[in-house]
Amino acid sequence: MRLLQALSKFAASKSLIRNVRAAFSQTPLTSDTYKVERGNYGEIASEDISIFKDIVGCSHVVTDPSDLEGNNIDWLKTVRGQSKLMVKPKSTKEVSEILKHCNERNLAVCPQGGNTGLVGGSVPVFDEVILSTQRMNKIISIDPISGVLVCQAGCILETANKDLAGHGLIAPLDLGAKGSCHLGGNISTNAGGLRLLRYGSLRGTVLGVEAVLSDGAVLDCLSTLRKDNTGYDLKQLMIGSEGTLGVVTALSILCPQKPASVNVAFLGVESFEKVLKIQQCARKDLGEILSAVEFMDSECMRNVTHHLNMTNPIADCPFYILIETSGSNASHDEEKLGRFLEEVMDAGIADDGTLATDYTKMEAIWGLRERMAEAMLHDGYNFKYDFSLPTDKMYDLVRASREHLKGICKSVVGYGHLGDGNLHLNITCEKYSRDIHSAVEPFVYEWTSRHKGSVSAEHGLGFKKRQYMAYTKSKEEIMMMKKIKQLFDPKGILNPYKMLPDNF
Ligand code: FAD
Ligand code: 2HG
Ligand code: ZN
Repeated sequence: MRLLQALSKFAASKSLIRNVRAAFSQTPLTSDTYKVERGNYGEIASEDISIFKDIVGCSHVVTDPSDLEGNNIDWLKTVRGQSKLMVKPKSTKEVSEILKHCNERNLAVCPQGGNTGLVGGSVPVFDEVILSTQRMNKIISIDPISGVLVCQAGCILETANKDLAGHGLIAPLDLGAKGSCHLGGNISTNAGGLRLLRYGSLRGTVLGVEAVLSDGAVLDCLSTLRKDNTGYDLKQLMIGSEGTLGVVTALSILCPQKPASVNVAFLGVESFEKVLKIQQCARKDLGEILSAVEFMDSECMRNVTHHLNMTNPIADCPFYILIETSGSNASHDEEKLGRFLEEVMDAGIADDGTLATDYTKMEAIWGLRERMAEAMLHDGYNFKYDFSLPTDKMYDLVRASREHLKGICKSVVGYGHLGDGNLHLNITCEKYSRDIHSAVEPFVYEWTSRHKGSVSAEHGLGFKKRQYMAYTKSKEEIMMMKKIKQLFDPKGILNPYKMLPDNF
């Protein structure tokens, strides 16, 4: 049995390597696809490699090009860098020594966590040194009384969540990439995800951050206090700064109690107006136990069932809503959700629906939503957007894009975190082309800006979206951000070509 398991693990890892290789050779270099010029940075020399080996140990400096393939290409297989070197530190001290050396030698650095980012921020553009946090995966402490988790930046979200469960706690965030993304990456992107409706943004739950600055100085803001009003809140600058201001090395985060009862309802409706109506009823009827409100359209359902061979548990409908409740009293919560379901069906707002109270059924329903990004990846080249919009306008953008791109694209789908006003617009085509790209952009950004939305609700700007920041932020805001960048990283070595737009 053990041998069989080992053999199948070996086969799976071989097929993973083959897939990465195939994607790698098919993805053009970022510098060929996009107009971007290498900054005036130093080039890695053999003395640099020796110094990095002295800092982290020989086996934690990677220079073999084939071992670097997966770290040079993003999850979406849309951008590809040319790094020749990855360093894998284990401690804050090692990160500090690496950055000190890079700063002295003017070597550009790309911090990398789980490499699940969706905007091209996590991979180098040219030959930046990849600084991976994969070995920085230590849980420092879990306090079951205060609910505070303190850990290194490279802890994988799902693994940390399992440790937290042992103390009756859960992480305040959850996302489809949980099996690979790092908590440090989550903080650096200010990830939103599926629990934000209930537990709020990381700007509220993260209590402390330790980060190493570009010159190697350690900025220790690793407080575990819930309240601290002394001066500027520097950790907030690290949250969502996408590796451009410092390398997050450790964090403390407030974790809620694991709810005693979780239930899920999955509903089908005929129009987006009814989707909104259901959301309103859910807020009113489910009140304090409501923990997630997600939606997807029929195009999404078609893609996820077709590409991932999954099953729609209810009748085919134009829209679907997933409602989750989390509470402390199973019979009370089930009864409340059951009554809500009955009401929306009787009132003719929902056309079909199902209730899941057992783990297996809930997982199957959540799987339809959580694996949407993966399903769309099977559909072709993905243009991905995560807009923040007034909720009543959210779906108008999907309709407008379909109209605008008629005959040009394969799928135009809308789904996302309805309860947060966060639309994931995904547009697919067989193969990337500049013509399709310019049909899609700036159309979608202009539309969003006209309707007072944000061009990124949760994924950030990374490499691919940085030139569009001005659709959401004023010139004064962007200028101030550039001054902050200059202060933290005068030589601009930290994640160059990312987040901040060029022309300001
Ligand atoms: P990476 O992808 O490695 O890096 C992301 C950015 O952070 C890069 O700019 C990188 O340079 C920087 N960075 C990483 N680690 C550090 C560090 N220690 N210090 C400084 N900078 C660092 N995002 C959401 O917000 N909500 C979702 O629901 C969601 N769902 C997803 C589902 C799937 C299937 C996938 C593939 C992605 C999803 N994402 C989502 C996007 C992504 O998972 C998140 O942005 C996540 O927070 C990235 O974490 P990571 O460790 O993979 O970071
Ligand atoms: C999600 O909510 C993620 O599933 C990914 O943010 C969204 O792939 C996307 O467009
Ligand atoms: Zn999302």
